[in-house]
Amino acid sequence: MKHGYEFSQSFLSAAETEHWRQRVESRRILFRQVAAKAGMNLSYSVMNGYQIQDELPDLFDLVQGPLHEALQDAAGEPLALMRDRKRAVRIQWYRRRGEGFRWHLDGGMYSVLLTLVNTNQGATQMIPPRWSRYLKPVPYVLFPFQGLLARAPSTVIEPRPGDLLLIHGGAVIHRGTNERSEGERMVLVASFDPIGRRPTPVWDWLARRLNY
Ligand SMILES: O=C(O)CCC(=O)C(=O)O
Ligand SMILES: [Fe+2]
Repeated sequence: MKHGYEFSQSFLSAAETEHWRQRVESRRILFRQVAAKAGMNLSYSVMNGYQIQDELPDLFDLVQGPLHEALQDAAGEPLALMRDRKRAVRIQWYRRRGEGFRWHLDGGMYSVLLTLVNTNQGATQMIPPRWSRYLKPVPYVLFPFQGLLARAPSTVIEPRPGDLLLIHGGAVIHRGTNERSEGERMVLVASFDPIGRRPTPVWDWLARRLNY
């Protein structure tokens, strides 16, 4: 992953994407709203990894099969789902302008983002590895630097349904934005680590406090 990410357009066909969107819609009652906390994160709705494993096992298989394989190819090393199964796989649903993710690094080293819906001009914005490197030791402590980071050089990917973004999210600072008040964006996200990566207990604890 030379620039810290790979973008695979039409990874799924329109029909396949629509199939998965409908599967997720059938369980929409499971989504929970995550509140914004003290400027540290933005609001969004989420279905967590336990729920996906129990209620959408076929979607969980898509993660463990084709998505895992695509990410592993791009990373060039063997990967396994992040240890924390509640956060390892999730579906994020952004339904209002301003929902999304502030600049951050992921708890898992690599992630896949499969877009199921994007009618609000939602995008993932990434700061190239050579810049991100300087801020690497402060994963969840980036929130005071949001204004500064917004001025760093960045790449914006505005995916369409069926597109797959593979990201070295533990090394590349990124955020999720949703520009329009009309429309919505729904993404399936799964995070993986190189096999044998040492546990990061402090980071995991912080992530659980800040997320859901
Ligand atoms: O929604 C996005 O574009 C980014 C989401 C993200 O970075 C995350 O879930 O860690
Ligand atoms: Fe992320």
